[in-house]
Amino acid sequence: MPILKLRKSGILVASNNEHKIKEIVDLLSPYAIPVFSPKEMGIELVVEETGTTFFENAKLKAEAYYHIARIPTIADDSGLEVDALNHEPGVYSSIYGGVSLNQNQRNQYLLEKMKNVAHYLRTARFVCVIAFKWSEHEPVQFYEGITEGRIIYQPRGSHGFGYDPIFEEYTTKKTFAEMTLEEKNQISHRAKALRNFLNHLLRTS
Ligand code: ITT
Repeated sequence: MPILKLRKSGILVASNNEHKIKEIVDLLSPYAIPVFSPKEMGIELVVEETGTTFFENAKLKAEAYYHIARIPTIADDSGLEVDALNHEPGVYSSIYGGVSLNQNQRNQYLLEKMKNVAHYLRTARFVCVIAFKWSEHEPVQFYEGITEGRIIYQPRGSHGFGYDPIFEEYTTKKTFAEMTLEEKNQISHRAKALRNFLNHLLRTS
């Protein structure tokens, strides 16, 4: 009964990104699973993301935090893939353009690279891979979510984080930053990956 077990143990969200944690807490809230952040468990850890895929980095984070916390752990590795930039920034989304840039500068850096790219070639997607580590001897399980959209010319909206203001979601034509948390959590890459995870849990319960 995986979901019942999780209701007892709780689950650690292996992330230092407060925005991601908030979205994940909201998405898990209907399931009565206690959700902990590293801060709430007194864990201070920065995992070196040496992988070249979302899967590898999500696995690195899930395993590293699991070995400290010893409770079921999920990690999220995610990013933006822009077709006209050969799928950049991808796994390097959090440091694109240099570690010293703030997010606003990072968005401007990306927009500058896209300034001569025509509307119909500005397709992009957010990708999220959730890695789940149940216990010591069970291998990490993966769940993926993808949301399609395009890069706009000027940032729009003030909600969310990261590249949200420059990514217009395909079906709603709103940027993620123009959506409330609840709206973004209906259709985001993270929501889809977590839904896959929850469906798997419910199917095996
Ligand atoms: P943790 O590794 O501690 O979870 P992080 O922010 O470094 O936090 P990643 O390595 O997965 O996480 O990098 C993801 C980056 O991709 C993130 O910093 C944003 O720039 C971008 N990103 C991912 N999901 C996003 C979303 O929903 N909205 C906007 N940007 C997002």
